[in-house]
Amino acid sequence: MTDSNPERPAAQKPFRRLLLTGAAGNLGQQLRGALAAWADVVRVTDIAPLGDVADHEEASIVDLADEAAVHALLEGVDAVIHLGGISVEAPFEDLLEANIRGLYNLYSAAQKQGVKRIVYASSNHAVGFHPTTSVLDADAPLRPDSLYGVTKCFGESLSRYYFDRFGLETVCLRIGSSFEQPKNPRMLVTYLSFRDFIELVRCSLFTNRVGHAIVYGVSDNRTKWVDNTRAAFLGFRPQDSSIEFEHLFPVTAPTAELDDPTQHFQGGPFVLAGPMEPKR
Ligand code: NAI
Ligand code: 15L
Repeated sequence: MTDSNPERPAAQKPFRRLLLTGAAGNLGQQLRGALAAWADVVRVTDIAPLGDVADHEEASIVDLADEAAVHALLEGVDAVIHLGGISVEAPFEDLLEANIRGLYNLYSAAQKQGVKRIVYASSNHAVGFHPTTSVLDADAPLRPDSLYGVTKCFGESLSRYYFDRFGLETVCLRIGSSFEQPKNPRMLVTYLSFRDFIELVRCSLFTNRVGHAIVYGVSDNRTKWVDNTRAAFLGFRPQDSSIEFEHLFPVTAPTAELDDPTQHFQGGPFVLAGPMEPKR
């Protein structure tokens, strides 16, 4: 989705202004460097401090639950990469503000401002209660493994509605585990390298006419629980693999752990993490 405005000089970057939410987080920090080549201006936002702000960046501290502030954030934006929100299981009240109300604010404002596309950080936890013996494609039924996963299902549904009703496009990234390296044996399967994450976002922004799409964010790992055939039109081809980290987690003989639900289901420890009590 590039800017085809004939009044813009050819030498300019593909986008005039991109909005990156969650810019202070783990993945936001990885993406900020890459975005410099994709847009004249990158509006970076988070509820947390944003660190050094580059010349091409506009920084704004905003709580996604603040409706007026989110509407102001969307002014003049061509497309959004939405990484902001609570990224793990949490008490319902907290998830409600950041991931439900925050997401509604974002879509409502994006539609009013005429934003063309949102790249939405969904999660493997939208489908984490599928067993590890299944291979899931984009049509797999939602089976959230936590209230956090339920909020990601809400995001996938809300974005579907905004596409069907208003034509606002979304690519939902069901990200696996995107960190410097896998932290446990499960993450050998769910690992998404930072380089592959950036490439997935690039494909999601630059492919024409994505409509409403679901794509799994995993590297080319040896074991696969997901299948991106239905999202092949995005052209995402992971370059990395968790194979280089397999030595960190030697295979052991089967044990009684086979009865452990955190081993049985794709969501791993998330399947037992909630619901969490509110903080008093
Ligand atoms: P993160 O937790 O490091 O970053 C999320 C950012 O959102 C934080 O900087 C936080 O301050 C901000 N945030 C939280 N509540 C907010 C609010 N109310 N208003 C504004 N900003 C708020 O998470 P990470 O790893 O960078 O993930 C980015 C996105 O990708 C998240 O939405 C997460 O759910 C999703 N994801 C990440 C995976 C991973 O392995 N890193 C896997 C699956 C999904
Ligand atoms: C997620 O959705 C989380 O945001 C991330 O912190 C990891 O826990 C990841 O899933 C995972 O499943 O490993």
